[in-house]
Amino acid sequence: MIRLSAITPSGHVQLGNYLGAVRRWAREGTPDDVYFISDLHAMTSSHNPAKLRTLTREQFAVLIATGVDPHSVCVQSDLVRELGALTWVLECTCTYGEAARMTQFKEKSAKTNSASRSSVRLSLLTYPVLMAADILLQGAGEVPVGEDQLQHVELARALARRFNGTYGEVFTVPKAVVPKAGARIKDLADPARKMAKSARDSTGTVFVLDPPDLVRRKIRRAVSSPEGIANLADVLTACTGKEAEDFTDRYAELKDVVADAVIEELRPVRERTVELLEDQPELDRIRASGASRARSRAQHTLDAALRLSGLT
Ligand code: AQP
Repeated sequence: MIRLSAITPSGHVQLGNYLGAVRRWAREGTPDDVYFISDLHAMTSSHNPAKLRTLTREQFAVLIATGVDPHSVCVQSDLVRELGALTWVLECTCTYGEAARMTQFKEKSAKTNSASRSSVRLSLLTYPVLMAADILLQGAGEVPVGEDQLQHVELARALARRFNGTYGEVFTVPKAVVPKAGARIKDLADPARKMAKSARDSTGTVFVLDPPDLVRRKIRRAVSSPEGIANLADVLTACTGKEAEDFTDRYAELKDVVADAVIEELRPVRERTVELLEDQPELDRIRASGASRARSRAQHTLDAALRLSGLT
């Protein structure tokens, strides 16, 4: 069973991405799985090309440094031709109504006035179809996602079934799986929000590549409300595997214990990432090999989909 997951280079990898996703891919992944940097998805809103390239490379290095099987890792745009072709076929399988119904599209495009709505990128409407192409091209059977992405996997299932029924059996119909409750890491400065790589104010976000003294400073400044303390306890458990003891009235001590745990957890990843980023040929070699594996796996499905839909 192929599992497929992705991380979007919309910012530097943060602790929540790491504990909730990347570390799991390293620990629980099999060589059949596909883990990719979704740089095409990062273009659905205003983006800076040089920054996108740098973040893609950095996230790729973080995945490898964390121990995700290099055979499983690839960069989405390394398959842009295959994905472009399949996305077109799937757009011709999808209705406008289905795409426009996506809650994420409605939320992200629903700005206060219609002028700003009409200036959102068309790709914001169509990217769930690209996501379906990501999934179907690799023949993924399971797609671990958060609740917010369930609707997109449902669309991929609907498109796979419709195509198979109309033109011939080509696609594996994927299943969404919501991973069993991993802690949702909250922003340290505003625990009402989840930690996010693109947060406007980064004081509440620990990035995997932050130097240890910065990690400590951010954790020491974490909000000491009940939610903030519960979040720190979750971080401690995720890093050490142990339940946090009762630190009532000893929050400064708790913060130091959490900072130590996070620094130790991230240290090897950070060091290995820095080494990899300094070794461009090695990084290029791993990336090319992951791309070639993903491409060859995609080829059969793509050829069949093109042929059955009356192309080539
Ligand atoms: N705070 C979090 N706690 C646990 N898991 C998290 N993930 C993200 N934030 C947390 C998981 O990280 C994986 C990759 O995320 P993504 O890049 O696909 O997009 P996202 O969920 O939108 O991540 P961010 O960091 O919040 O990015 P921005 O700021 O750009 O929106 C996913 O498996 C996600 O669940």
